[in-house]
Amino acid sequence: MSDQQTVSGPETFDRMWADLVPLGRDPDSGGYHRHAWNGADTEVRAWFTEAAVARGLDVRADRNGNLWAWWGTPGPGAVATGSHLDSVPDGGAFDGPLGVASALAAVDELRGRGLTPTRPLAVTVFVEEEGGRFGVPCLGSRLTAGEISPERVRGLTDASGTTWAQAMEAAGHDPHAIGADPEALAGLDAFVELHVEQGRALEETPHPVGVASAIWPHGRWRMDFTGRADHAGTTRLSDRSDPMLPFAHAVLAARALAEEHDARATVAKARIAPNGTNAIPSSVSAWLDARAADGAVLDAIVDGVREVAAKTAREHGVEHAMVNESLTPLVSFSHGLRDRLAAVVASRAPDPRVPVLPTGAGHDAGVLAAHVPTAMLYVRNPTGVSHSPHERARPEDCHAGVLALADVLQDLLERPVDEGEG
Ligand code: HGY
Ligand code: MN
Ligand code: MN
Repeated sequence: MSDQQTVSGPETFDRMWADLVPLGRDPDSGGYHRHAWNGADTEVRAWFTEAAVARGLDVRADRNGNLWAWWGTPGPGAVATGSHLDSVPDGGAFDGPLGVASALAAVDELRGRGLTPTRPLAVTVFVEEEGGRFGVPCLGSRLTAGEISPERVRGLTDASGTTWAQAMEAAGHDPHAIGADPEALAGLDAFVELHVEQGRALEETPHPVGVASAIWPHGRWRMDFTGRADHAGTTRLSDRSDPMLPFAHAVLAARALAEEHDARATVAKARIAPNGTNAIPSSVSAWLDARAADGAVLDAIVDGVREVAAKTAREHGVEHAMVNESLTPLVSFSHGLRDRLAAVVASRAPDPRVPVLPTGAGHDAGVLAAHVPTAMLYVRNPTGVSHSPHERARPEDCHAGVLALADVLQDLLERPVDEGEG
């Protein structure tokens, strides 16, 4: 970084991306299993620390294990940008890491422009955004924002029964220190998250970069169906308590209700015990992921699934319980700030009508938005596919994202967010 005039964010992005992409990639699927505190997560966190230190940034882990790389001394009026490095099980390369690598590349770009910020800038990495290991999404940002209790987080378990506390401690962080960090958030003037688009809205436009308008209310519900194991060949149908049957009804109800309400409902994770071919299951646990443009519709979908699950469980002599594990209400990003970002992005855009898009995907930015003036940029995704090894963004669109983010950060560093914007 010595010859700063020659540094361009898009160039350094390419180099960082080449280093980051192989870390933890499954050789068979091409996907990633980067989850809080596991080996792949440790590798990508080390990659981040090394990349940030190489830029002369001061890297600190906060009490919740989130990473903050500071350009300038941490203090009031800071601008922060970043995302997460964890993935869903067998996730894609871009969801999360694109925002982190773009943030570091934007720092390079700003330095290359000769900018010396008079206010601090932080590049952040939030822990366990996907909930891929411990089930609850946005754990790092929720803890910092004080929106989940540290006791609950410490006790969350992964599929093998390891608790968050054990996993965090094994990774070298103190699980007793976790909790709300109002000071960290109070010091932020603005937070911006750049993210790969998880849909095809930008692909239908000439724009490589868009701005977020809102995040749909969404949540996760655990459904437990408890029946009785028995022989698949000898047990008369009328004598069974088969939990698979109400489970199947619940899955179909979720789909039908989502269609009826023009919303989303998905059951993608289930645990069947004992999971033998020739034994009626003793229990099924499954997770409903539901999202809608409006909270009342979301409630209607979840209530509808609960009703069908309860009714069909009764009919089959099965016990049923359903509990909410996470809930994110509607996030409407501040109009002032999003308009300001759209105006900045428009300066390099193919036309001034930069798309401003709602999404059904959750983000750390959505959690922070209740505490800090927050905005998001989206980078075009040619297929719209996400949460899959097939997730993509074109290199030239990633470069446009880096430049747009650098422009936005420069603008925010030069002029604080005013009351009407935040
Ligand atoms: O699942 C989500 O919407 C997010 O990517 N955590
Ligand atoms: Mn995601
Ligand atoms: Mn993400």
